[in-house]
Amino acid sequence: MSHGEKWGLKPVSNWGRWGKDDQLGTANFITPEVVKRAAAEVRKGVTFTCAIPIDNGGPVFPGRAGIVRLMSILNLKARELGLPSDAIVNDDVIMMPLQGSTQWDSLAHVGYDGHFYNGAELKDVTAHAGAARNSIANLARSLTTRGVLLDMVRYKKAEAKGHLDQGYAITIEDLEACAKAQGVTFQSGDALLLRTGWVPHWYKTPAERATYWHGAPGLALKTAECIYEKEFSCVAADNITVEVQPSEMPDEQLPFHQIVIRDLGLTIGEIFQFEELAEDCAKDGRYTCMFVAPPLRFTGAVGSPLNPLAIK
Ligand code: UVW
Repeated sequence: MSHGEKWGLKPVSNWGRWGKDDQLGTANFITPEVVKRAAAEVRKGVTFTCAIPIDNGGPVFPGRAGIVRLMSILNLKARELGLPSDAIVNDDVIMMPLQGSTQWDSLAHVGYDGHFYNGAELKDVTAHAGAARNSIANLARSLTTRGVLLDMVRYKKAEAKGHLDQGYAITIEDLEACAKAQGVTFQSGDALLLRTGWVPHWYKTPAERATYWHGAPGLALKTAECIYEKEFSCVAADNITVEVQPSEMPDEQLPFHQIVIRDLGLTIGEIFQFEELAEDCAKDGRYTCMFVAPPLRFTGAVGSPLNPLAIK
């Protein structure tokens, strides 16, 4: 029995849908037609980054190491090395969890019952090679599609506070009503971009950080059904785990991760930020964009930081 059935969800699975060897999952919904449609979203030529800065000021899930950036070459004068050049050179090295900033979770990030998406097994992820199946590198030329921003903060009239309530579970009804209010109809292959305001809350209210990790607004488990039916290619949110925290299941952490990553093959994005994009959408009343968000091509990695762009 799948965990979804155990937890009372409608049966949702994409295993085998794109063949038994598929490792792209719902990114398969991004067809050439979908990419062309996404390109047509570029009308004003304005660009927004949906990333937080990669430094030690951001919210990183407790237990994950911080980010260390060092100069490996510092103001080196090439001529002092005997090289025929007046160049002065700097290089740097960064050590960080791939899950430590704005990031995609690959289809090898979370599974259950000994399996990851499409039947990949525990033995497919090893200490020396990482993920031989379902690595994020498989998506290096994907995740460019139409983005649909659902500004739940504005829709829920939480603009003064800047974020949804801690622990608020966004329902299917919320998603549909927000889309309707914004005049958006979902299309197969869309990226769902969800504004909860929770990552900005970290930056805006340092005094409240002691309770920041006690919970977060995010998607209710049940929304996995809607994500499956609407054929979203990926879902990215400006919170830490996409799904609501604390977990809706008293004895199970990250239930939504288990269903959408393992059963649907959905790539999910965390620690995004949509503040400037949301402001622009509110101004011009258009909540769709071209969303350009390929991961880095890390061989075997189970996640990747990125600088996703929304272009309108
Ligand atoms: C875990 O916390 C396991 O994952 P994520 O970073 O995807 O929330």
